[in-house]
Amino acid sequence: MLKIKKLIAVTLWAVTCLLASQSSVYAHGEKALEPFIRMRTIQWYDVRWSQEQLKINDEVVITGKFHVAEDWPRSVPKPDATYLNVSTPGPVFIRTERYLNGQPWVSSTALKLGGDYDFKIVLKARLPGRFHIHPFFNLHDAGSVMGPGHWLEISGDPAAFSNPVKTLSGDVVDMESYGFANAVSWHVFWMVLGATWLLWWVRRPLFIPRYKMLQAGDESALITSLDKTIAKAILVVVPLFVFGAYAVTDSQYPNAIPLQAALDQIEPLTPEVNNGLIQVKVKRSEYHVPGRAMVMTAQIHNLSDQPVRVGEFASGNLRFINSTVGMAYQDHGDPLVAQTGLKVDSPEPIQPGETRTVQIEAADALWETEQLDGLFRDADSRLGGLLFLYDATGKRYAASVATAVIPQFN
Ligand SMILES: [Cu+2]
Repeated sequence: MLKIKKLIAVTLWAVTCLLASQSSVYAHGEKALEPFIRMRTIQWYDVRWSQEQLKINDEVVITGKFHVAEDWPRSVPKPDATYLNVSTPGPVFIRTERYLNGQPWVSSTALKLGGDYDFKIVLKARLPGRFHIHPFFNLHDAGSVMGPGHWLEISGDPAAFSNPVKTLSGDVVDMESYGFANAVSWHVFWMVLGATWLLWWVRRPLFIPRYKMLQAGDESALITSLDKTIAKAILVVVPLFVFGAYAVTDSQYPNAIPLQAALDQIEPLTPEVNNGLIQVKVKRSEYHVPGRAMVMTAQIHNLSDQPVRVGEFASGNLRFINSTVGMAYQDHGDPLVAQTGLKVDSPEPIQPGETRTVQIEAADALWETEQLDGLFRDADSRLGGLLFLYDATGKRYAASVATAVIPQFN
């Protein structure tokens, strides 16, 4: 008795703890994915939302870029079939348009390692509420890689939502209600048929009485001739009914095309990352556990005609900013941006033609809170990210860096 009481008490306590921690738990798995996948597969940058406050039927445009890491992890299948989607809690938006490198993008596509891509997604608000949404990549056989998230607020009456679509034959249909009655009646039809047939048998004595009759050699009484007649009728009528309905549908919609399953063929952009003008070679990377700092020793070779400075390091959706370098875009409200997180040991601009070895330190508690510091417990503890350099005119150069990481525990 005492044991049961104790068990109940422990269970209640566990449930209470779980509920108490709920307030801070709203993630959709963005922190759960192994750090080497978040840092070394799809490297997102310049992701922007056109607005944050929407009414039902309003559109929000997500634009952004991503670099497909050259140093793709060995254990992750290559991105031969990928699909860019948006993670939302349920059907709160509908996606009306999607583009990759300016091309309309309907199906999945293969991505090239080392390639840069530019995307645009148009969403239309469907249900009211406040939602954290992310662009994310579905990688075939590998899973999903989340892009940076953003809070969007939708207000208004959900009944006002409409989704008119013009079909190839010129009809305008509202996707919210189109075919709904038909889908419901087919579901009800099959459920009623199935349930009736089940009840037909369930209403009679079940397992044990039947087993007893079987043991007594009375099995011929178990299935009546009426049962057999009904079974034969179902066997004939149901396929006939299905074929009949198919023929009716086919004559009603003679010009139907199947769902498309081919891959879209889209080439990467002319490279912005690794365009050859700035060459970065990371010679050594150490992660300082107590200081939550990634220290990279990098050799930077400036082949451009302007002096450049290191302005940002981005990895796994975190952005470490060098606040001494003026930048075109900074999202001050973004919790994944360390506004003063990046320091370079020699701050003077790297002159055209110069090769300099610098120490770059990306330090912030974000390494820990976003659980990227689990990196050195992986069998594949390599760092991947994008280093952004700026010249005096504000022009940006990006370089993809990849290096093994050595942890420093004290
Ligand atoms: Cu989120």
